[in-house]
Amino acid sequence: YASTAYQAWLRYEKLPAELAEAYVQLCSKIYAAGNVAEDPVLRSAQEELLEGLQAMLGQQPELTDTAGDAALLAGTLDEPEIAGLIDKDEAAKVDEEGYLLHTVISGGSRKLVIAGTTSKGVLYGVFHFLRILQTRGRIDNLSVIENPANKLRMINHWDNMDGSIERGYAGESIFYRDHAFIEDLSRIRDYARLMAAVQLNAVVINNVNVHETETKLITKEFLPQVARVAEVFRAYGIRLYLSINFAAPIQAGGLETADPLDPQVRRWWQDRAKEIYEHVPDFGGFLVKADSEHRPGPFTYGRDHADGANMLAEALEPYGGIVIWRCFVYNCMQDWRDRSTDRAKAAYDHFRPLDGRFHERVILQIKNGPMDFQVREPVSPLFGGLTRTNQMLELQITQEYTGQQIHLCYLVPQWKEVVDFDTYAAGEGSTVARTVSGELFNRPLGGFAGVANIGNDENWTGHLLAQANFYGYGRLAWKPTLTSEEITDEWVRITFGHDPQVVETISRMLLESWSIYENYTAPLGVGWMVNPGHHYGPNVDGYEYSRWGTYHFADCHGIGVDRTVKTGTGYTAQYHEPHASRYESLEECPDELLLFFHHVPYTHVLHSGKTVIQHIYDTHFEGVEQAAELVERWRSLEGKIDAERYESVLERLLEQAEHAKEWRDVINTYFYRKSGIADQHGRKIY
Ligand code: GCW
Repeated sequence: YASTAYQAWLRYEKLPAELAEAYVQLCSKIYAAGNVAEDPVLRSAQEELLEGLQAMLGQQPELTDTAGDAALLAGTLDEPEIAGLIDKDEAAKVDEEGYLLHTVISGGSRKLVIAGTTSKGVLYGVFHFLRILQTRGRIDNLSVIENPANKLRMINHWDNMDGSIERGYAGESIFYRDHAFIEDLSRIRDYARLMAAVQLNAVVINNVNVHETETKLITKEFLPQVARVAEVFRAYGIRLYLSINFAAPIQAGGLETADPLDPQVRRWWQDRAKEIYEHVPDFGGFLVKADSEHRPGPFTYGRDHADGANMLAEALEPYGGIVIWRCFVYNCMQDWRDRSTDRAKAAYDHFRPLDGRFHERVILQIKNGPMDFQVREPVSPLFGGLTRTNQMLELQITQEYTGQQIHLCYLVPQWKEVVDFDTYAAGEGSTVARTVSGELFNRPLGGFAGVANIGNDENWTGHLLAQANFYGYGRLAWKPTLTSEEITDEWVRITFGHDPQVVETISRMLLESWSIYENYTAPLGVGWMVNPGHHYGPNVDGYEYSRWGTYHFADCHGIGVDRTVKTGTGYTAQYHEPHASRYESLEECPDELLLFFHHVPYTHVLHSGKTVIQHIYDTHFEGVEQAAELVERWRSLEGKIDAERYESVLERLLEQAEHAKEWRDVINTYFYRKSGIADQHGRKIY
């Protein structure tokens, strides 16, 4: 696996000689403070630093035992050789996981210091430093201090122990095969490096839908194996978590109930916790999908989510573990004829009444939107609905509804809209970013969770350009104030080099891809219209008469879901002002969300000046042209990108361009037949 695609953002391309020369003076002699031999995180930092520098500068840096001889010093801030070079006030600004990169003058010579409060900070500092070289920044006058915005920066794997991945589009699991752990952990180590490079610090290694074998991950049968994997991640500052089955006391413990208030059940979980921590002393905790899509939960026993989550939190508390409880709870057995139930309202309705009842060590994990990772949704109103509960934002890096890593759909711009969304929960400036970081309501815990898009494909993500989604997710979780453009530019340079045409072309392809995908798929925020089950490809009525609560209500007059208070489901009332009124109002509702909030005739005129039906036709014709242009834009880079990566991306773009036509024709034909209204431009509709 030495290929460029495999190395992803750790490929450390050799720098041109002039540049290497400029860097080499500060990089050739290194002093690594602290007990590197016994601290696995410091060891990872040192290895990475040496490997990265050697590869980029083309010469082996020298490690020296004498701090005074070194030009580059790395270590924790409490090491005397480091402390001596750094101003105390500056050092005090560095948090537990933070770091500083400072260029200082000492004894008449220039030195560069990479320092953290903890070893993890040193590791992150090293990765940041290497990133500066990868992006060809200057290092002779560095004065960087970085602290994470979020305590938890987590990846959720939906991997099953049979090796499959739920909603995985890049091969099989890197953790399991045939109901067992994969023996060789080297790929997991490479993955941990990729995670640490973007400063992610937590990983859940099994699917939230916990099946039979996985239920036993928290028992003796598998804990020794879990411990091996945890050790690999630990060396990169990443804590391991497990998804649990709420009915495990019955299914793995032989009890007759899983009632969270039953003393025997409570004892069973306490015993599990004790055993887990004997194997994994820094175990992170549990992720729980309960009473959701047929998963067991406290409802069976007449208890609520707080009873369930708190019971688990109390079991983990003595060891420092936490419980992450998902809010993806709704009625998945709805009758499509029932117009009073609105799935979008469910999370808020379930969890808002419980605000303040959760244990300090419970975090509620909330999907970005109220439905399910559609190409366009409003932001979940639950973020503005909780003030006395730890919260976490769940994003889907894997492209379940956004082209399944065959289509290019770079999601960072979408995520930016989410994190920047102002809930107004505590007046202006109450953004989702500040809510989930814990800052807004002074909560002890919080952060980001992203559903992984990686598998055992050689290039990790199937579509090579989908690596950018993983990279961007990590960067945003660390620093949500970064712009999409900054993240994109960084990733493209690191991945494809610095040729201006390459950087410009790929950056623009990425940044425009979400809107292109939206153009030829479900219009104006209405969502779905996919084939049931696997969710790939167009099927306008695929979910229209199903139990899942995901309807568009198109008929010969109009389309959309009336979620207003006045005439609809009343969902808009879950928002604070000014959103509640803005979404409620047909005049003020933003075009891109119109059909999420309102049922309108096809002739309704949008802010854009077009009717809804003409908008549908235009965007679908345009989306197909744009998808074809993506191919041409990529082709313009032939010869500037190694053949292997060039061909693999080209293949996917061609498939996307073809499949976009299928979307266009299915959607346009459907609405032409429903509405009977012709395209103003007389284009071909079937
Ligand atoms: O998006 C839906 C997916 C399910 C998933 C579920 C969830 C893991 O279609 O595959 O289950 O959401 O988030 O729990």
